[in-house]
Amino acid sequence: MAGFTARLGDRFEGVADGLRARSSTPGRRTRTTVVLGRVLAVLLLVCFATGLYSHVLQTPPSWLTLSPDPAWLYRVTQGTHVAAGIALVPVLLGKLWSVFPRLFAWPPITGLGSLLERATIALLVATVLLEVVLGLMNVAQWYAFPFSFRRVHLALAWVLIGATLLHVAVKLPVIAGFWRRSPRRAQGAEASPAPARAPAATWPEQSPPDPSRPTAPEETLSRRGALLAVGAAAGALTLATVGQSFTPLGPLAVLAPRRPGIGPQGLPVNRTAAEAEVSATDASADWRLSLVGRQRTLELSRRQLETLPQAEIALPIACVEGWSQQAQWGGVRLRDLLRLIDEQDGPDLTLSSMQTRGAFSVTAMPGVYARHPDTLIALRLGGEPLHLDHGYPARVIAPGRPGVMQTKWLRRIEVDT
Ligand SMILES: Nc1nc2c(c(=O)[nH]1)N[C@H]1C(S)=C(S)[C@@H](COP(=O)(O)O)O[C@H]1N2
Ligand SMILES: [Mo]
Repeated sequence: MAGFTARLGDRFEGVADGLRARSSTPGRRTRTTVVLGRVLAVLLLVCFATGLYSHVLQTPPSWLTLSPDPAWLYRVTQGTHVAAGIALVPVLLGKLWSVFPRLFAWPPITGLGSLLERATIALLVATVLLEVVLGLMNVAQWYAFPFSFRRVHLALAWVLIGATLLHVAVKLPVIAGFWRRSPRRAQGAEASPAPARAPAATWPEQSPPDPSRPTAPEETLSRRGALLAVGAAAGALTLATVGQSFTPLGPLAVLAPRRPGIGPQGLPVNRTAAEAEVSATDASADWRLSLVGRQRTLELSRRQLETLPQAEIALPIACVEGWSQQAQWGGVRLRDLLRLIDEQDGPDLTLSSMQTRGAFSVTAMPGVYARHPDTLIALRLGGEPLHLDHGYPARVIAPGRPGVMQTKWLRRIEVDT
């Protein structure tokens, strides 16, 4: 058995040596890894902060009331979330590439330090890959996963932040080694057998500096080449998608699933009436909007809604999946409707759709949105009656809310008791 393991070890070492030899291009230097690591850390933090904001907007804790204003804020934070998540794909791949040979170091574990390092890296790589793939699947509307995307994406985000902190802690000696040197000295140090390198910076599996390696200018060039390639890929991906939320670049957004201006009434649709199993008969003349208050209830037809005082307001749809667009909505202010059932103080509400299945059919609306003067029960989009796919006969549109809460095909507005 011991002989077999030894042979297996020799075998593996041979393969690993081969891989290392073929992949020991100068771009794969610790400095490349550190630079990409910093960029990755910034992008991950941006995703984490904007993601938490999106989560809190969708599930506000009782002790926290977020303002609906400015109405464009969620467009910016969620557009940034998705853009940063897309841009980090090449950075992540570049960083994995830069450390790839070390994954084949033999023996894989040389002591407690390396065990800890390997374990945190395994956790980190697994979570970051899963998190990014899930996010991209969601952006592409490929809901192949059998679980709640939001809950799993959030849970993984916490694991990811924890694993990143652990990883940084374990790698602190290496990182500190690079911070202690000025950039100019760092370049020199990499060319020579690096006496300035902090002792702790050399992990057992990092091969010691090889004096036969190419000279400094070439090394700098290929490191620059590696970073340039990653930067170019990130830039290209960003340009080809960011127009989904940043309208001026809309025409470039060839890789985005939704593009501004494309859809019925010039606005993309996230889920059509057919997909939501809402039919034109549901939205026929028999349709009534039920208003259920604490004292009174009321049923209003679309015609009756049209005879109430109307408002025209420009508000964005900002989808959690990254696309967003400003649009002109017309309809009745929600707070005016609530006054009709003697609800003056802008209470918390539950909104229900004619759509019966799925998580989007019922939405909780906190009082801050219910009493906001810009919150509409929209009947029109761009001056025309709502298209069925945009929620005809009536939908809600409120400032600063994730698109998923802008319930279409409304049927009931109920004051929470
Ligand atoms: N009833 C219902 N309302 C809904 C949805 C849905 O699937 N069902 N999708 C939501 C999502 S995710 C978004 S982004 C917006 C998009 O509105 P639009 O399709 O009119 O552009 O509607 C929201 N309202
Ligand atoms: Mo959405």
